[in-house]
Amino acid sequence: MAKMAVSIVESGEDAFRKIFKYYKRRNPPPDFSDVIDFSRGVQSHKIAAAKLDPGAVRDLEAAGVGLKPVSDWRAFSLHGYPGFVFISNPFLLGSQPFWVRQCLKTYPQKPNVCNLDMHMSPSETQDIWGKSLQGLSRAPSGKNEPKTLLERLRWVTLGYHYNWDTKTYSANHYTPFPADLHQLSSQITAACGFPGFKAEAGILNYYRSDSSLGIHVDESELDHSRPLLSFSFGQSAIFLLGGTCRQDPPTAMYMHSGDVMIMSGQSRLLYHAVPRIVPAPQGHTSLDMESYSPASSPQDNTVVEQMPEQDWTVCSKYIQSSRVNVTVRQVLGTGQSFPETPSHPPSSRTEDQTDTYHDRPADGDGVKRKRSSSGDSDVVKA
Ligand SMILES: O=C(O)CCC(=O)C(=O)O
Ligand SMILES: [Mn+2]
Repeated sequence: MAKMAVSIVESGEDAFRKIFKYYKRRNPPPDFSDVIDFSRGVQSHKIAAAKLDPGAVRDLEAAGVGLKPVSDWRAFSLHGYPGFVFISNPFLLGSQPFWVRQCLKTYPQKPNVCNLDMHMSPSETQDIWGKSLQGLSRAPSGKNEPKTLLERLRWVTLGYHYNWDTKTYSANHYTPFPADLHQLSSQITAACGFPGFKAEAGILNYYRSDSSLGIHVDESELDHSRPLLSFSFGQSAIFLLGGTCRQDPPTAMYMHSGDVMIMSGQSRLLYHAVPRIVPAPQGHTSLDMESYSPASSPQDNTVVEQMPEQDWTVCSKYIQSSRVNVTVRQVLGTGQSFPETPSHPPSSRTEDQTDTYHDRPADGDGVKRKRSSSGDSDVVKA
């Protein structure tokens, strides 16, 4: 816990909110010196090397999704947070661009759901990438150009689509979860001691340099014994990990591009938030594609592949000022199913009936934030 931040908290108050506001503050800027940076290794007594199971994933399988051999991963645990694992960028050099492109070009495509669907027709949001290309490759004119759809993208949901209103998933709003992201997630969870993980729901959050994500707990999944995974790409974030109540002061840590977090066991239901996006430090933007070559003996399960240079030009420009976070969740336990919901008639929802979905509610953390009907406001978690 940041000494600086903890000293401003008085007993009995909402310590999380106070520290959230501290790190969000622009003027004067906060003191970042106590923010844990796992990329520096075990730099404090609060951090220990986490034990992984290198036998759970074959090196070739790992390479197929762009990961280093598990034996080369730098994984950490945090004192006081059992079940929390932080893996400092386990991606092979040059493989992140593939995942960034999936987040910007592939996953926002139908049938996945995004914030723009809340106030635009399916045909208008059909080709977010294609419709944004011209605007994104244009040189700045100095004029106030309208934002491209990609620049207005705030969230995408995959698999069981999260309903921000009811804070639930349901059997009748499901589209197939991307196979490549399932493969990536199941390898990481297997290495962390959770074989058989099923990636059933995903939330992608797109952050600009001034975005934040409110204080919340991810408890809508029906089986909390399964881990929750989080991937970060692009600019860095300050991530706050708290306790089971708002009075528990959170621990601040950096999430850099390529970093992966696993929240499981007692850490699965902890309060957390992203108060601030910070520029990626030198050395953490290793998103260059030159050194990437697909697995030397390509296998059927190789998902990471080279991409056209034009795609990378757009992606790299986007992430120079933005961060993308992907969380992957297993919603149902083995043999579990959704409870009956008599108030919602089954299978009546179609893509043009998205009115029960809207931009994230603004009451997530009690911190006031600007809202706009266009969905261009802060990333806000329910
Ligand atoms: O952006 C992050 O690092 C956190 C995202 C998150 O907590 C969520 O989507 O539930
Ligand atoms: Mn969360």
